[in-house]
Amino acid sequence: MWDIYVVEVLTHLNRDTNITREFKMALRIVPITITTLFLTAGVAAARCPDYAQSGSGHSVSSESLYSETRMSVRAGGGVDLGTCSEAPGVGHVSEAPDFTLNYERTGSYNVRFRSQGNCDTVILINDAAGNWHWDDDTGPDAEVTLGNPKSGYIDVWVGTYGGELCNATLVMESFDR
Ligand SMILES: [Ca+2]
Repeated sequence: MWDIYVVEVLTHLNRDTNITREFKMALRIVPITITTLFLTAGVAAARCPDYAQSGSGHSVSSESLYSETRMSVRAGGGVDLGTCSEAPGVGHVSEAPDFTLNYERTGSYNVRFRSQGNCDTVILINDAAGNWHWDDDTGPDAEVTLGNPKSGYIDVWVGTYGGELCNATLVMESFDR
């Protein structure tokens, strides 16, 4: 596309005797430089949340979460979700999960995660099936409900919408389906 564009421009400019040879040479270099910039940006992969790392570990079950469970967390981090194509949503999270829950399904329950902080928080979850879930503004601040999640590791990030760090609480509770 750039080659066609440049040929058209050069053809047009050739009618203008005031255009110098140097200027025309410079025009040939522009698309090459732009192409190089795009290639460089493509090689530099954006950082993403990494569920292969572990967060604070807790063993929970459908039954234990029938009682509301609250955990303090420092929300936010250095990973900008907006630049990561592997995970959904927007906001800023740490690279490692804040929590890695070893979840045991002991019945047919939905599990609700809510975050509430001193700033605008978001929730990012990678469930035991490897599916991502994200929310910003459901409930008081952010809320994700997993429908009858399977047993295994559930990674939870509490992030911040604006990029600052703030103190927050993660609230977990299970409900009969
Ligand atoms: Ca929010």
